[in-house]
Amino acid sequence: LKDFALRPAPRSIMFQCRITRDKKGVDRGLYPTYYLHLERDDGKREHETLSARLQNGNMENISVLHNKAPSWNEETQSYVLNFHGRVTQASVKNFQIINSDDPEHIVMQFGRVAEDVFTMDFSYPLCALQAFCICLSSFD
Ligand code: I3P
Repeated sequence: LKDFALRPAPRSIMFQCRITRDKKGVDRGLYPTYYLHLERDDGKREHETLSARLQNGNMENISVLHNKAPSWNEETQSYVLNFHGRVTQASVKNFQIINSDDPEHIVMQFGRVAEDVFTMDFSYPLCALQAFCICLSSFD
């Protein structure tokens, strides 16, 4: 709520609000109290679902993230990803996530370092919960 009150409105959104006045207010009615209410968003456009927005190409404020494709390594005769030491064991679970706008920039990565230990590195625009959920989807 504090975030909503203090953050600039996103570029594409008009928030519809209502201010109500309670004349009884404080100090035995000397000063009215004013309340700010966010109106229920029954509008047409914020209700477009994510998948509808993808379909309609309405990609404003949406980041599309992908698995980085591994490259073929002649030496090991296998597909590899470079985790720069953060992942130390081969696993079907290991992955790196990129944004197609900048395929060399790793947005997040996950992989095995021991039987029951995995590293998870994440950055903008992901939050820890999203990154954790994505990692969980890589387990059987
Ligand atoms: C799993 C499969 C995975 C392996 C996983 C196995 O067996 O071999 O490749 O993960 O190990 O359980 P199954 O195909 O029978 O489901 P790694 O690639 O990470 O070794 P785990 O149980 O230790 O996660």
